[in-house]
Amino acid sequence: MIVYLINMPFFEEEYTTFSEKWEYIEDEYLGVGIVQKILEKAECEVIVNRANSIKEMVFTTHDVMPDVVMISVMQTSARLTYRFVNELRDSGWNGKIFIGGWFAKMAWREIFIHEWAVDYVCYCDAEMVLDKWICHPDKFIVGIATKNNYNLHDKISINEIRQNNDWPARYVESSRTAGRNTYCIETSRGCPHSFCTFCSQSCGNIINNKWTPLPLEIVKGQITELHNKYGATRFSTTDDDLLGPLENIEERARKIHDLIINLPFKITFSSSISVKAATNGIVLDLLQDAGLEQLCVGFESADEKQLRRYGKQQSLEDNYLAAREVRNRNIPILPGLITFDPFATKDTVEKNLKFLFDELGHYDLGKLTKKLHILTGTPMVKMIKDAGLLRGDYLYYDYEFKNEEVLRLYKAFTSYTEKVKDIQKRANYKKMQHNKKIGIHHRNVAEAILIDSKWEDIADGEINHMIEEMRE
Ligand code: B12
Ligand code: SF4
Repeated sequence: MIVYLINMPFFEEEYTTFSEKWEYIEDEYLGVGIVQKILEKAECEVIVNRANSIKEMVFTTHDVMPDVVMISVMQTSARLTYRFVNELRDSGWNGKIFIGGWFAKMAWREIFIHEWAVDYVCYCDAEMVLDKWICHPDKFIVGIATKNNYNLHDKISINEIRQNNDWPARYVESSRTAGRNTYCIETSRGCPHSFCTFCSQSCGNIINNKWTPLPLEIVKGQITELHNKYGATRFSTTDDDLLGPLENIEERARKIHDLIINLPFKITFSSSISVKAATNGIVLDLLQDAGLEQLCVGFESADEKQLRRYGKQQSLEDNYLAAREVRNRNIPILPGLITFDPFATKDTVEKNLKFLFDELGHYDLGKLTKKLHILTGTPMVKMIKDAGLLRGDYLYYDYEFKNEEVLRLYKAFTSYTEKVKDIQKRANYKKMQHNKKIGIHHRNVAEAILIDSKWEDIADGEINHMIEEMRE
């Protein structure tokens, strides 16, 4: 079987070029690499997409004449995928099209209801079903819906997948390419908290018990292989939560620590843990001692009501305590913090930015305009719809702000970001992305915007200072 395998999106997102996040976490998609490995093991010929426009992809499809075009789709690339599928069909290509990935997991019913011209949609992890499909593409397979049978997939099929899930027994290592600064690794799947109202994990999670660890021997194997093959010494774990359920976080942290410090080479890594785990000093010490170079923590808000609306499991006090513990250890932090959501008020925006600046000493420009993404299939959709604020459609929902003052703030922050982002990019290029002297100017402008003073003049002044500091 010849497969043309496409990972959408293939376009560069603007924020990737000015947000400090991207210094460490590179765009490396393990999921689509796993699909590639499964196909190759089954002796399919896989042509991995290198094109970066719809036109070129349509052309490549006609050129390679695959048996099937397989596309991995996230919410942010859903509309683009829809366009690609239509243009591919309009071009006269009538081979099979197969969609998977998080958008497929969350929106497979919508895909068929809206009559996408696709043949298969996989709503679970490929390890569970792809082998079966390769051998019997015409059979009813729980986990893969088709135009003709999607109505027959229901809660019972989803439960069946949950029960039959035997990851990590079916663990497949992702296909890799040479030359990265950082390599992603998996040490677990799923999220042990899984209640957040904006997250796919809270409802699209098919995995048993919501969080499944990978045996550490396999983790060690991944690290060693990537080191031996590519000289990798920097890693980024793709886990939603590196440590899993709270009862075992110290034990898991200790095991990960021991694994890493006993490697015959030194590595550093970036990982996500929960806020509650980040309040635990023992855990932080273990991770830092093992080489933790960046910690991602989903604080999400410094406002009690907003935290509850997001369904977060931690309290406001946990947020403050975790921030203190992390800061006391000088661990570089990548905080999850949602500045704008449909129900934000001037007060919540102010509190969140104050938390970011004062408690975390963090001044990343991207945070000023950080807006909640509304993911199809999550409880947030209904909440916003009920309030009459939902716009867009299942391909990409947007929303209006309930509060007018928030709209003013959002526009002002966006306008400042546009004004300053080339300078921030230059700073990043000079490796000054974490430089607080640069960041403090963003804070000064943000504070001016919050009090509605003549922020444009202040911004000009701050930008000049930034330029001077970069010359020093
Ligand atoms: C690490 C990560 C990132 C990293 C790297 C991305 C990556 N590696 O995929 C970075 C930081 C770049 C990132 C960015 C973003 N991310 Co992200 N990210 C994740 C995270 C935590 C892990 C991804 C991962 O490696 N999973 C493990 C692999 C093995 O699973 P997988 O990718 O889903 O692939 C499996 C299946 O989906 C399926 N499959 C996938 N493709 C295909 C194709 C076919 C044909 C088939 C049959 C099967 C199949 O089989 C695969 C193997 O099991 C996930 C949550 C999660 N646990 O999945 C969120 C997640 C994927 N991200 C999400 C989001 C929203 C984003 C951002 C938009 C965030 C933002 N606000 O900016 C950006 C978008 C970036 C972009 N360019 O589009 C959402 C996607 C939601 C959705 N419904 O689509 C998730 C699910 C988290 C959430 N909050 O719900 N992300
Ligand atoms: S936002 Fe994080 S903690 Fe919440 S359900 Fe998603 S992965 Fe889990």
